[in-house]
Amino acid sequence: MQVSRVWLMINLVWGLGWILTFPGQIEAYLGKVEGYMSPSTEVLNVGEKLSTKVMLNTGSSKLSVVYLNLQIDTSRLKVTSVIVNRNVFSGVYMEKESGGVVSIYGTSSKPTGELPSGVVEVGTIEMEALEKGNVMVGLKNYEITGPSNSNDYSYQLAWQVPTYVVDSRVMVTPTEVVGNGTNGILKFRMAYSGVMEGSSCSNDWPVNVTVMSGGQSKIYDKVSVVEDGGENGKKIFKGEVLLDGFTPKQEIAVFLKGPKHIQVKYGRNGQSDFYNEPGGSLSVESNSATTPIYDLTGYPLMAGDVVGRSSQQDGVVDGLDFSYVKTEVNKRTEGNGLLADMNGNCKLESQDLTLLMLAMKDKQEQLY
Ligand SMILES: [Ca+2]
Ligand SMILES: [Ca+2]
Repeated sequence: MQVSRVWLMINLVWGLGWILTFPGQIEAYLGKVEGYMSPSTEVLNVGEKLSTKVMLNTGSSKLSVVYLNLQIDTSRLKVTSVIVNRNVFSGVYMEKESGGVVSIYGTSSKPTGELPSGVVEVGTIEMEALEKGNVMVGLKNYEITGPSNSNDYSYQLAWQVPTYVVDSRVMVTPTEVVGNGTNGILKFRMAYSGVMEGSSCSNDWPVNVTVMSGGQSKIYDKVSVVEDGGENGKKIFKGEVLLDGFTPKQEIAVFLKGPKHIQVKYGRNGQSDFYNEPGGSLSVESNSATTPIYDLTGYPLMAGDVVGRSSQQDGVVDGLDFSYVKTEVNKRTEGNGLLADMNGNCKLESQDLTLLMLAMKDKQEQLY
């Protein structure tokens, strides 16, 4: 009873806030921002915990209010905490999960020139895997506003739907996949940014492969890739995976993520740049001899994501990764299995830091 009264009060204040904030009817959206979660895909075992960040990329637009309601299937992924990033939003009015809806509501009261913009970390959602299945995090509703000369105005939000799979992790060790006559086989050739032929410390870098088509998705964790020659001195890898548990054969988008690399979306054969479209145009066949081999070598996976808040890869290349790699590189260590060795040549050197900085730059420039 007490709770519902408090809730009613919040709604009243909330409603009043709207009226004060929006004196006029908003007729059109005056800008566009992109929203996503990081990491945007992950495979979890039952009982495993996942820490995600809710991110906005506003380009040069300034943010003053962010209100988001995200829908999560909490029977599969239980939300254990929701925290608004107070470094960005001084006013925090909602950070909770209720009935499968995560609500985040924060405001910044800084002068217009100092309001947040660009890639903004809005908050952190901690989850725990309860039951097997795919969980997509949908956008229920939102209100995102920024300043203008007359009144505040609203942005339109393009939400990149993240997918998390609660499943047993699939370790795919054999590189020659045997078909089962039903499911498609995905074959691809790929490259890691900065990795040259003869770099022997890049031999054990499996990738996470996510396939999506229509409403279906599936993640294959730790798919081995093996050396498959070179091109212009660059080391090329090949990999293949039986798309067990995934029925679509066409209009597939493939996401690859390396052990120290940020995820890249591939939607077409021979792709040499960011795939700036929804969905994908790749197809697969169940016959290993005739299924296409996709050439993804023209857009190598960018290295740089080695640490996160919980000291693990967290889907973004940021200041945490930068300071870790910078410190390591200064030690000039040599050997196998060096986390900060971005080009896989068994040495820590300035080029490893350069590769990380390239990944940072590339990601900042992408709106998706
Ligand atoms: Ca990171
Ligand atoms: Ca190196």
